[in-house]
Amino acid sequence: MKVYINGKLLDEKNAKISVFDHGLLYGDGVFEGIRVYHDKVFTLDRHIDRLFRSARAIALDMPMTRDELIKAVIRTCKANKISNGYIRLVVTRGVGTLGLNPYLCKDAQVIIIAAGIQLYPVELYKKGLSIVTVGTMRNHPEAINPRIKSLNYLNNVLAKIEALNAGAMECVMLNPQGFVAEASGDNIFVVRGDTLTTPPVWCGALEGITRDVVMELAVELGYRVREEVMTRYDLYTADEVFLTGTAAEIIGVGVIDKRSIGKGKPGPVTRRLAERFKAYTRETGTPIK
Ligand code: PXG
Repeated sequence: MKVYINGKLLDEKNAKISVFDHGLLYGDGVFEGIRVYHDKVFTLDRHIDRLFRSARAIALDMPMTRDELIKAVIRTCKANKISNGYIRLVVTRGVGTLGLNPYLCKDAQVIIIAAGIQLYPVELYKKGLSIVTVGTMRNHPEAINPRIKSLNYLNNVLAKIEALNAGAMECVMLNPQGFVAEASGDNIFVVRGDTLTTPPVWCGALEGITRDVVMELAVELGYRVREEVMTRYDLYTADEVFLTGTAAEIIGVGVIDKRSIGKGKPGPVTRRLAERFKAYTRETGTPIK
């Protein structure tokens, strides 16, 4: 595998970052997870936009322009002959001192890894996920704003630990007010009749790109789509619940906190959206070739 670091494509074993990098020392950096489908990079512009917003939010000066970054992503895919896969784009603050001061970090590091992706097991897309609400809440927006896709994912990792320890592969995270925010690495949607509802980002959700695409496709398919404050009542009483994310795509949830949701397996709306989403991954994207 060839890994891109600051303009160079390096063999995996030579792709190294300093132990003094603030990305490692403090989780000081931002990232994106991007999919490649059928020789095209899916929603690349939206990911680059979000990366630049995350960088701006943490006062990190991006060392490359948008166009340079897009070219670097394509170049990395080409070098690894990726037709279908997953790209991890990481920008760290770079090498600094052992102190916190980010202004002493001069060279932000750009890393691009193009590899495969481990989805949930295929059966789970038919059966539906079983998830639990965890005690670890989403960060307060004036702590680390959940809209920032930062390298500091400890909040999410702690939630994931709780889920896994409870025998679940994903979780529902609430915000500090007790409203539903999202899963540890996915956004959450509720279906009731012909209406899809997802928490607004101010409730502690990442502005998921799959979330955005699903909302757009759902409107095209004639569903009503709302962003509304949600409590667990809305989950437990839903016809269907599903999660969205770059890695997971669209996955139905059958059980939350040991309670069956709807019929206890992915419902017709989830299936229809998943089908439409799959078709959309063929129709759109930035060509690699
Ligand atoms: N919420 C959070 C907190 C995320 O990290 C999503 C929602 C979905 O956003 P997109 O733009 O991908 O539709 C994410 C995405 C994992 C994993 O292992 C997930 C993500 C990043 C890294 C790893 O599940 N996140």
